[in-house]
Amino acid sequence: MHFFRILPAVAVLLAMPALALDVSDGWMRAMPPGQPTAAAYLSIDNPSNSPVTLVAASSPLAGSVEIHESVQQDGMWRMRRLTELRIPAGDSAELGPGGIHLMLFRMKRGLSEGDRLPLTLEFDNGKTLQLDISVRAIGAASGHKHH
Ligand SMILES: [Cu+2]
Repeated sequence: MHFFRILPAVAVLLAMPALALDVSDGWMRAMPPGQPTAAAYLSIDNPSNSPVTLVAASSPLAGSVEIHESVQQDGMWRMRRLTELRIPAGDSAELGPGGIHLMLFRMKRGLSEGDRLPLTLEFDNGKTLQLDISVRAIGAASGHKHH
């Protein structure tokens, strides 16, 4: 049975390079105290040769965090919850206003411009990423591009 006993170790080694992810441009708008919800934006690059799926997110400052998508329906903007966000190999996911975003519920306090929001992203391979996203002015528009 020696052959089978080495399999778990091999699986761990194969899974490790799968989190070659590059998360950048994380931001959200400042929020006045008493506002219970907010949206956070970021881009996730997956330069690896296997797909990666974002399955959960959390923040110590929010009661819960969901992956949302804004969709226009009969002239009205609505948000629907996504159970996961798949990032194909060699592709990227751009989260931004009017599209996919992370919805923060039951915020424990307001955030001002210049604050940072700690955020944890959880992926289907069991890996997690800890980020600190920046808080911009209340009226801040879409994320900037450096390319
Ligand atoms: Cu939302």
